[in-house]
Amino acid sequence: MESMNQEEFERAKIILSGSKKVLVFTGAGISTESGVPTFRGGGGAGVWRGMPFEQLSSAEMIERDLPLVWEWFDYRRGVVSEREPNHGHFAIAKAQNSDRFEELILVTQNIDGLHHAAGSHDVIELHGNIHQARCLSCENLQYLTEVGEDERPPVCSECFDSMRPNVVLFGEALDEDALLKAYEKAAACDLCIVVGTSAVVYPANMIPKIAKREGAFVIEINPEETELTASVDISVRGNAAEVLPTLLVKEV
Ligand code: BJW
Repeated sequence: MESMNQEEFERAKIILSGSKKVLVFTGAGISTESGVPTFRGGGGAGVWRGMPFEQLSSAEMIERDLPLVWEWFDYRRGVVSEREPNHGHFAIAKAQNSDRFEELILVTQNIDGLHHAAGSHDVIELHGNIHQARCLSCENLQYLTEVGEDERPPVCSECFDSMRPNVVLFGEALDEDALLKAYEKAAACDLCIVVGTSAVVYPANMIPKIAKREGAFVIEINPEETELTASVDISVRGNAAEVLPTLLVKEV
C-alpha cells in the first residue's frame, strides 16, 4: 500500500477499535478493482454511443425511448455479470457477519449487486438493482433471470404493462423507505465510513453529512480528494480493495 497515507490509516484503525455502531456508505469506486467502471473522473461509464450517462440514465429518457434505456442497462448488466466481488466487498461482508461491531449497516449507491454476492445482508441499495425490472404501472418487481432476454421492454406478469430497469435515474425520487432508513441509521451511528464515492449526487450524499452533524466520526477511503474530503475527520487516500481488509477485519 505504497500510495496510502499511513498516518491517517493508523488513526483510522484506532477509531475503528473503539466504534460500536458503524455505517459503511459505498459508491462506484468500491467496484473498481472488480472491473466495473466508475461514472466520473474518466472511470469509463460516463459515455455510451456518444451519449453522456446523465442523459441515458434520466427520467426523461424513460419517457422518450424506453427500448434505448433497456439497451443501455442490458449492456451494463452484461459488464457487471462478468465481474466478481473484490477484497473490499468481502472485507465489509466479513465484518458485518462477525461480532467485531455491535452493528454494521451497509448503504450503497451501487446497482451492481456485488455486496450481496460477497455475502453482505440487508444492504440498503439507494439507487436500485440492475438485475431487476419494475412495472411502470403496478410497481411489480421481478429479477431479469425470470423475465428473460427476449422481450424489451419486458411485460409485467401481474398487469401486462411494460417494465423498466429497477434503477433510480436522474430526476427520480429514491425509494422513500430505503432513504429514510439510511438517514436514520446515519443519525444513529458513531462511525461512518465513506468508500469510493465522489459524493456529488443528491440525496445520497447527505448521509455522511447527517452522520457528522449528529456527532459521528467520519472516515473517507478514496484515492482522490472529493467534495467531502474537507469536512471528514480522516481521509485515507487509497484503494478500497487494499485499505478495507486491513482496516475492517484486523483489529489493532
Ligand atoms: C475509488 C477507487 C478505488 C476510484 N477505491 N475509491 C443541482 C444541484 C444539486 C442536485 C441536483 C442538481 N441538479 C440535479 C440535481 C439532483 C440530482 C443530482 O444530485 N445531480 C448531481 C449530479 C448534481 N439527483 C437526482 O436527480 C436524484 N433524485 C432527486 O434528486 O430526486 C428529486 C425528486 C424528488 C421527488 C420526486 C421526483 C424527484 C436521483 C439520483 C440518481 C442517481 N443515479 C445514478 C445512476 C444510476 C443508474 C446508472 O447506473 O446508470 O447513480 S447517477 C450515478 O452517480 C449512479 C451512482 O450511484 C451515483 C453516484 O456516483 P458515485 O458512486 O459517487 O461514483 P463516481 O463515479 O461519481 O465516483 C467514484 C469515486 O470512486 C471517485 O471519487 C473515485 O476517486 C473513487 N474511486 N477508484 C476507492 N479503487
